[in-house]
Amino acid sequence: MTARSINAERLLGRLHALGQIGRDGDGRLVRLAGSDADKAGRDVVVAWIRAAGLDVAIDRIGNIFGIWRTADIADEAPVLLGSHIDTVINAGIYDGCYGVLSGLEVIETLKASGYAPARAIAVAAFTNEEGVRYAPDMMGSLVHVGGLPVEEALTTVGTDGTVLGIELERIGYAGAKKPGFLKPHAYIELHIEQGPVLEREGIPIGAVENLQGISWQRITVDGDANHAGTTPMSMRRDAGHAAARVITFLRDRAQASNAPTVATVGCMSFEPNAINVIPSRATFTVDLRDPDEGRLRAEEVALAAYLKDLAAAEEVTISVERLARFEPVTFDSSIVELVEEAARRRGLTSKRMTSGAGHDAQMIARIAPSAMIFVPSFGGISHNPREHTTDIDLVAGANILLDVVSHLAAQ
Ligand code: HGY
Ligand code: MN
Ligand code: MN
Ligand code: MN
Repeated sequence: MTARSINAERLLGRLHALGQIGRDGDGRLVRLAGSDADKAGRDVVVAWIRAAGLDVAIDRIGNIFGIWRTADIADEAPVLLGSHIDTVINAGIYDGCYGVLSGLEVIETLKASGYAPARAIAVAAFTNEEGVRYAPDMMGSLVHVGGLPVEEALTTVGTDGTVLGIELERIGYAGAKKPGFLKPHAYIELHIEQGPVLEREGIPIGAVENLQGISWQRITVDGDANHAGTTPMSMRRDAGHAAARVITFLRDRAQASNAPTVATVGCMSFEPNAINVIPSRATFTVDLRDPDEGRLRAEEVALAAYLKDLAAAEEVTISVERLARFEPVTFDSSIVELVEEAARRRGLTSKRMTSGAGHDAQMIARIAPSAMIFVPSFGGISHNPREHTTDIDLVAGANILLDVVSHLAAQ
């Protein structure tokens, strides 16, 4: 016996309540990993997990788990749901939070319905999925699967010079549990698409079958500071100009190719950053992604070759630091089929998709059969306060999650 529907009002109410937590002085939603705002969000979600009667476990990297174990559970390998509640800067309220709160909602609904699982069911809120303050992204789930030693992760220095481990201690989320203590039987993550496909095609459910590879680098260009007024153009070692050429190179190359490669320079800073001084240093980030590992590697090689030629042409020195590198991931086809079947049974259309964004599922797929469910994003907008998904689509996605979990936890 299982429940037919989640409690829409409770889920939507929590999404909007959590969406108000961690707003800065300008009203922007900013809950960066390890910050006071992150703590405020974590405290509320842990309170909801406890109120649902689940066991709460927090590991050393601050991953939060809410676990439903009924007394006669035979197998400790739970069905794991989850996502993240940390955000980017000036974020929307759905990215990550929708998956964590829907996971909790599904467990609460099943508990109340008298459903008797054959195994534990757990929901996770993974630390630092966004990687905005501390790289790499998906850090908490990467540590969970053994892809990054927890000691190394805890010593990560952030963009603001803080240290992740010290911040987690400070906000009270440096837990005692050994990372990886929970070995999932299966993992399913519900997430907004953050892209335009489902909305454009009028399809409410995405059955995500793979996720593209990600390459993050930080590039530093060193030239010479000099007077903006007296230095002839031919005598400049202009770090700013060299950096600008890299942005144009990446965009032109990605746009010219008919491959789905995407390239983004999201952060840039100049030194000394003065209107009348030729920049002596430019520091910026490069985010490259492609569903095909061979093409992604070729893009990295092409960029390295371009930087070498550019350094000679502009008489600057260029250094590169790797911040993150994740290969494309293929999800478990039997769980993808469960998503499609659940949609069919509810009279919903679904579409098999590749995820353009990184997600914790990308890491958990290394240790357990995993898949994702997408719901449409208004205008394909995300990492932006205009991020939006209709209540109907949000509830439909959570009900698909309910159906898939009911099936997975019955085995
Ligand atoms: O970058 C990403 O795709 C993820 O949101 N961290
Ligand atoms: Mn996300
Ligand atoms: Mn995100
Ligand atoms: Mn993500």
